[in-house]
Amino acid sequence: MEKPRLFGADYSVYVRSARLALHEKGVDHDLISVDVFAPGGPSPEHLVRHPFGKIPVFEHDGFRLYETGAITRYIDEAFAGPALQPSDPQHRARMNQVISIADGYLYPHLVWGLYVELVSKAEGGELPDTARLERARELAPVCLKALSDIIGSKAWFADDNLSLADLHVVPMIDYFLKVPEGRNMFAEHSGLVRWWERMTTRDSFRQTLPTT
Ligand SMILES: N[C@@H](CCC(=O)N[C@@H](CS)C(=O)NCC(=O)O)C(=O)O
Repeated sequence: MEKPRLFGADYSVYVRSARLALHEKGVDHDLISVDVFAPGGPSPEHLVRHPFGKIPVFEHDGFRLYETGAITRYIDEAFAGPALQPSDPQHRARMNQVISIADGYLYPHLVWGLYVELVSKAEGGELPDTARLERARELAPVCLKALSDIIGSKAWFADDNLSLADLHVVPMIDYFLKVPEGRNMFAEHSGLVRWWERMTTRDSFRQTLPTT
């Protein structure tokens, strides 16, 4: 049987969530490099795989899938290894809620609004978009409080065990913590700080660190 293939780049938070799930399940796979931010945009070949030109795309046994939430749930259900989704309906709903919070609020405000505006753009000698930055500064504390309220004194977001919720959130927080003001905001939430320490000691976290 062919190894599953993940198309994408290791700097992408969404690709990293899928890779984290593969690592946590112990699934051997190939990461096929696709850079959607290269000049000229996604290649026609990639647009066949993903009509919206994004990463990741996953392939397994002739089955092709895009959208990270679908990919990580599929990885959990199609492969052996520790369950990454709680079976209790309330814990599972909490996991799904956290994944939606990551997509709807963390990605636009913590990753794009703060990391990209303040760190990536500065590295490229670009000035931030002040309106976007201001909005992100307003919403970042809301994002952190929401996560902090959900995790409370638990070890993980959804349950007593690591779940896909943790794997969707962690790559976004990793970029957010590269922003000095992000680190200060994060430090105010002791539950999140303890969760971060727990996450960063996992092999999957270290094996999926972006190389660029
Ligand atoms: N809803 C998509 C989002 C994927 C996504 O936005 N990926 C980013 C990289 S982290 C991307 O491909 N961006 C390219 C672009 O927006 O042009 C998913 O869940 O997979």
